[in-house]
Formats: sequence, C-alpha cells, structure tokens
Amino acid sequence: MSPESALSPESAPSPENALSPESAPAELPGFVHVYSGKVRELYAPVDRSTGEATQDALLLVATDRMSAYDFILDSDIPDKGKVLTQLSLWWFDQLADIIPNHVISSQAPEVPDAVAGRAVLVRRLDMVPVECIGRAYLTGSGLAEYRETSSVCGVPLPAGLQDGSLLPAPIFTPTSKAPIGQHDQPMTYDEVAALVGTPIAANVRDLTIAILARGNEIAAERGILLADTKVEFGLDASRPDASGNPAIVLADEVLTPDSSRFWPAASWEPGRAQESYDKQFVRDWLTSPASGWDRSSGEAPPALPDHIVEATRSKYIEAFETLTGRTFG
Ligand code: Q0N
Repeated sequence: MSPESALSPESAPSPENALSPESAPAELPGFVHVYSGKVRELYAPVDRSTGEATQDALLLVATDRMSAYDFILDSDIPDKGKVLTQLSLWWFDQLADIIPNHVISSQAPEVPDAVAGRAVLVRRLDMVPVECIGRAYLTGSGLAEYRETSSVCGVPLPAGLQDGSLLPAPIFTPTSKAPIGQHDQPMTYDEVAALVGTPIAANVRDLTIAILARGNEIAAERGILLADTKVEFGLDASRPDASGNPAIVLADEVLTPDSSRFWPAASWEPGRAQESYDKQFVRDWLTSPASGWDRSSGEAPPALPDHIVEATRSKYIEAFETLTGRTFG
C-alpha cells in the first residue's frame, strides 16, 4: 500500500472513514483531515506556498475516545489521548537502539496548540500492510485459535496451555488489516512473506519479537507483564539502509494499553481471564446489572457514569506513571 493509496482526502471518503466516528473530526487550521481510526485521526499538513497537502508528513492525533467490546463508547476518557501519546513517545526512546521511528516532532510549532500533547508530526511512510502482533502470553483471539487448532497463525503450541499461560517462547501472530467494524484475519508467516517478500517479512517478525522482549524487560522492573502487542511498520525510501533498501521504521503508537495487554504481575494467574490494567472498570460496569446493557443484544453500550470515567482515567495515568517512572501532566 503506497502512502497515496492508503490515504485519500476527506472529500473522497474511503469505505473505512465512511463508517467511522459519529462526530466529524475536529477542524485543524493548516491541516486537511485524511483518515479516522477508532480512536485516532490522521491529518496532512497543507503546504503554505502551494496550498496542497504535503506528501512527506502526517499529523497523528490521539483522541480521548475509548473502545470496549468492539464498540466506541459514548463517553470520552479525559486526558487519554495525551497519556497514550506521551507513553508512546517514551517507548519510542526506549526502543531507539532496536528500530528508528516515524516521529518528526511532538512539539510546537509543528504540532498545533489545539492538539498539544496528544499529536505527533510523523514521516509519511509506505506502510507494511500487516498488523504485526507479538505474544508472550496466551489470551484473547490467540487463545481462541489455539483451542480450535492447537496453533496460532501457523505456529504450533504445546498441549495444556490455559488463558494467561506464559508461552514457551514469544510468537509472531500477524493479521491482515480489516476495515473498521470487521475483524482482522489471522495470517501465517508464509502468507506475510508472500505478500511483502521474505526479507521484509523476516525483518518485521524479528523486530516485533524484539520490541515485545524489550517491553517485557522494562515492564518487569515495574511489576507489569506485557502479554501481547500490536506494532505497525513502514518503509522510508528516503532513508536507504546499508544495502540500499528502504529503511524499516516503527510507525503508529507503540506499547500503549490500546495496542497491548498489560497485566499486574502480582495478580497473574493462568487459568482465568487476567485483570486488564486499563479497561477492567469499564468492562465490569458494562456487564453488571447497573448498566442495564446486554452484551449479546448487539445494541451499543450506554454512556459510562462519572465514577467509572474517573476510575478509568486514573488507571491510564497509573499505567503511564508506573511504566515511565514519570509524573503525568
Ligand atoms: C498510517 N495507519 C494505520 C491512525 C493510525 N507514518 C505513517 N505514514 C503513512 N501512513 C500511516 C503512518 C502512521 N502511523 C498508519 N494509517 C496510516 C494506523 N492508523 C490507525 C488509526 O489511527
């Protein structure tokens, strides 16, 4: 997927952004909106001399939206966009010796004041069309696939693993990107290699596992387990590597609670669903009688009460402060 084909201006909506958020994305002077994700928005800077959208950079803006049970909730979580952006920036630094990243600037003047703290100007890359997932522990869709096939994305696993089990070694379980509202499809490593070529496939596989391993080393010092993570890579033709091939660059966000499962190490116990660091209050309330919501109804969940919003905001800040050792804000 080329940057040109991946992103079309808002005036010509793609099937993805035709389905996306109920509310129109905010107008940002000097930028044109190009894409809405579930919780993030992409804008292209407008060149001041030509009035055209710039081809080499994008503004990645994190909103305060939250998803649970495959729904975007009606209630925003205040500061969530800032917390996740600042956490991602911190991880990019921790990973800098493993892989270069797409960040150009996280500050004014490149980042407008209206989205300060929750936006980054990034290099526009030719995205590798694969969601690169690394798993250190078994849960979620990986567990479901294991129970049906004894393997995940073509990787055979030993018998007897439970929800939350530590895997014998971290595994690469890529998926193909599906439009919003559809589920991503599991792929084997061989399918990735057929799609992008063996050199890039082997590189993104090894990089995904290395990012997961570094993430777990750092998280372990803070009493946190990193069960799994999704990363996205792009190619930067303007930065050829030693062999003259485009450099592989880490894009998107990295090692945030939206892209990864963080579990408190102290309460880890295979054989049951683990406590989710960030979404547990929301899930518990939505599935409690208090919400009046029936998950199997297909109906959208109700707005969250203020105390659940506040408890969730505190968990996101706690995750940031525990992992980074910094104070948020
Ligand atoms: C890009 N996505 C999918 C926004 C991010 N550096 C880049 N260059 C070109 N394209 C992209 C990036 C980045 N990052 C990535 N779409 C375009 C990831 N989305 C998910 C929704 O929020």
